[in-house]
Amino acid sequence: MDIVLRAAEKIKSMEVRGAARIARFAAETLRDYALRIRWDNFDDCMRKAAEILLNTRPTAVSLYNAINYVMSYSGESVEEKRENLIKRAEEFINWVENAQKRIGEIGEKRIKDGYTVMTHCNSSAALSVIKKAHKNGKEIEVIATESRPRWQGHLTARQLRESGIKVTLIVDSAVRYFINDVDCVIVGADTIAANGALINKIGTSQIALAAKEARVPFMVAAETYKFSPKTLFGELVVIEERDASEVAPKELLDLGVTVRNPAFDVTPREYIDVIITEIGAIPPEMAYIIITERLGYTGIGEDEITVDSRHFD
Ligand code: RUB
Repeated sequence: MDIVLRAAEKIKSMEVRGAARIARFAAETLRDYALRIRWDNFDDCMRKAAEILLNTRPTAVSLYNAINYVMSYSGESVEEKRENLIKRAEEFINWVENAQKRIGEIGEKRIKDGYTVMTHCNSSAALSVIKKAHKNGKEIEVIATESRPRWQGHLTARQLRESGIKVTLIVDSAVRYFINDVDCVIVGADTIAANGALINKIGTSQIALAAKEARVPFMVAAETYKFSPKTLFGELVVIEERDASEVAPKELLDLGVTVRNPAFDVTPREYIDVIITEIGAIPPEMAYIIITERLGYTGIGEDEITVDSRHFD
């Protein structure tokens, strides 16, 4: 179980972070753990491991979808089960890789030569779009927010520079100041609810508000495993609140200052122009269809949401 506990710690501490990476890492961990189980109680061991991984960070539904996908294994004997679980984990990992590439290809069409693009936090899906546009010869610039308190914007700025893309780093509160210099905004997603709302890094909804006011298109890059079956029946997405020490020094905390540190916020669908998924660019209103028809969640009216065992490439 060590391998699972270590992986869980890496997700909690954000050594492994970002919705896509977390999901992929969970699938890899379940696969690697399955290879080590030498006892008959394969199902119990796997269930326990899945539970530990699921309880690391609450907001990104990609983690839930990854675990659910891998854990829908079947088989009679332990060997059959193991084999099927490993196959499903590999399928999920391929899904992550292929989806990101496809999103880049589909999304880059929305970015024109000469565009200045604003992004927030550090989203591999959003960066895939930006990098693909650059690779296709478009001269673009990016304005990247710092994304306090964990500074994921620094990762974004570094990754863009390493790809040869011009990037300007701004503080989060300067978004409205710069929004009129921007041709479009593109961000990633931790979760997309059945009603089309986007849950992403704290501050995303403020950017969407500024973009709407300035009539700047607001785009989301999201693989279909970021859509939340749990929200089909109105379940609210849990917003992770992280430790106060990420925001304030001890001296302030010792004075009794209360700190709130939500890591994510909710952008209503009215603020979103388009969601770029690996199966096409869709309006946020199509989220329900993605969950039921693409992800195959069919449990309407049942206590438990069930997933059929369709496979993805
Ligand atoms: C990361 C974050 C990213 C999404 C999408 O938050 O909000 O925008 O996860 O990223 P944290 P990706 O750093 O707290 O995990 O497109 O890579 O899945």
